[in-house]
Amino acid sequence: MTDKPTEDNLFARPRAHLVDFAFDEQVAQVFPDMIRRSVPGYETVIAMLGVFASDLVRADTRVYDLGCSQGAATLALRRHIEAPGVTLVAVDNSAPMIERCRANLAADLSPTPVELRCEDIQDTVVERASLVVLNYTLQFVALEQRQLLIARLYQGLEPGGALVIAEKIRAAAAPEQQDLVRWHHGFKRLNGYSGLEISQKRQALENVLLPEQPETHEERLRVVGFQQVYRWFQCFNFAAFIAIK
Ligand code: GEK
Repeated sequence: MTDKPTEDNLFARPRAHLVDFAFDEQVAQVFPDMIRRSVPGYETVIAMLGVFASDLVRADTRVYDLGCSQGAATLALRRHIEAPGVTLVAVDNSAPMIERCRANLAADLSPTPVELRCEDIQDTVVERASLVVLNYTLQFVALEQRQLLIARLYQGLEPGGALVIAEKIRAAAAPEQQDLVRWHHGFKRLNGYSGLEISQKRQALENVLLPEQPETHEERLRVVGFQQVYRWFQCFNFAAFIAIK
């Protein structure tokens, strides 16, 4: 990922009919720029995945990056896995994302092999895992399917294995939620997005990206059986959790 990313101006002009956001060719083209300018803390979270990879990945296990997009998290994990005999599995159901991920992985020389799969993460069999990552992906899974998915990931983890989840969240209390959203929009404005871009993107994501309260995530992780659940990062309305089996 050495070339300057193509600038995201997908929502810069007024759109008569806003369709729901999709991870298509147009979005894939601008995605690295879009995610860095839209998600406060994204780069920090990516970098910290390297810490978890070197600390928690065990020999002869599997590591999963579910919703890998163009491989930013996959690469951070791969570059810091020290244990031998590990296979990384990177999954996304968007073909334009997977194409670019394949090219980014090919340009990286770290030794851990990566299996790249274009499939729905709901169909991914998870087994013998020491680390599973859902980096801003669970938010796109239907609310009623989340518990089953998290329970399945728990089952696929080895004892001591960990699930890392980064997500857009919403606060329980209305005043806090309003403040967090306003500051998030301030962050986007600082990064050069106009008011029109911010509001059109917001509408396009409304039915697609469904944020939950951090307490809902933490409770779900405990209910499926995780022993330790920590919120290790938050910046405005974006948070990251780790749950250890
Ligand atoms: C990163 N983790 O750069 N099955 C497979 N893939 C899915 C599904 C699904 N059911 N739903 C959504 N996706 C990345 C960033 S982006 C986050 C993740 C964002 C994929 C979708 O195609 C997209 O590539 C990714 O999840 C979400 O660290 O755009 O806010």
